[in-house]
Amino acid sequence: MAHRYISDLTRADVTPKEMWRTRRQIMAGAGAAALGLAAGPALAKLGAVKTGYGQDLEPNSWADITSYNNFYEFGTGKEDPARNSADMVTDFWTVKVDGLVDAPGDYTLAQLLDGMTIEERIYRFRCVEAWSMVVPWAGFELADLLNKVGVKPEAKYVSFETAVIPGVMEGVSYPVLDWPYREGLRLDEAMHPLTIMATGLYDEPLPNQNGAPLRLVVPWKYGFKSIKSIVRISLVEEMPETSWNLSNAREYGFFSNVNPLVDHPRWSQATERRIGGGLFARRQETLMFNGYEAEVASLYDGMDLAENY
Ligand SMILES: Nc1nc2c(c(=O)[nH]1)N[C@H]1C(S)=C(S)[C@@H](COP(=O)(O)O)O[C@H]1N2
Ligand SMILES: [Mo]
Repeated sequence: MAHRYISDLTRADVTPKEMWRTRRQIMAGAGAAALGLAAGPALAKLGAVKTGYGQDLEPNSWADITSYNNFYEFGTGKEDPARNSADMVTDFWTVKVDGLVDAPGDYTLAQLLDGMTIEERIYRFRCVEAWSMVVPWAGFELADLLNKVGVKPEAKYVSFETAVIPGVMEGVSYPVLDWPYREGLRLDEAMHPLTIMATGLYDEPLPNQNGAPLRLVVPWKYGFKSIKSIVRISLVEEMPETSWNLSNAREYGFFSNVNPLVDHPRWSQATERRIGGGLFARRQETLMFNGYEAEVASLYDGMDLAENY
């Protein structure tokens, strides 16, 4: 079974133990498939172009990244998304692009990906809950997609929505958040070269629990801005409503830039726990803009970052 990709497994196939396979085990399975030792489809490599991003960082394991998740549509526990998301079918995914664009429409994934360069981007990922990972994403720049559909001059923000699939996403039956999960960026943040739409990690298609088939990644912002399983992208004039801000505006601002100097009302943001570091690992210092200060600080020139949290 190890030759099959995790998101191809139906829930009936998946034992909790399989969800905890290490990447090395998965790769051993892939090797066996390549040698003809096992029947069935091989892993689907994306062939992401290598880049210089994050060459100095040590990525978390496949097991860490795919077993410790936040995806409230599938439950609020860290292990819920891996356990409960296998039935989400992403094969015939479409994304509605609307609002202030030249070419609005319902795009298939293939149409959206046409002409895009899939690159490997190894980024730090910092959750607002003060844990972090390093993830080798595969994806393309959101700017390329926005340029392809044509942004009208009046557009000032981009808003995103996640799929709502009752019966498959058990979490959407509960008013944990105001569904659909919604997020937004200012247009200059969306156009920044660090902002990507991820389609994979470790050069393999995104597992469902990580937001298949398409999710946003904004590495200098808290993880909740990186919205998963996107079905709608709208170009708008006004700052859009976002789910976490709607649920608690005092705790979750629109900008949510990683900032060790601005604490969450209920905990410090000065340090973080790196997942996979072991029980006794020392907490590490959180970096301004999650370590991307040189690239993004100028976006916020003249803004009070404590007020615009
Ligand atoms: N649709 C949706 N997107 C989401 C979330 C969610 O619950 N639903 N959780 C967010 C939070 S809080 C984090 S930290 C990241 C987690 O991404 P990961 O599971 O790939 O590490 O996804 C973000 N995107
Ligand atoms: Mo998060």
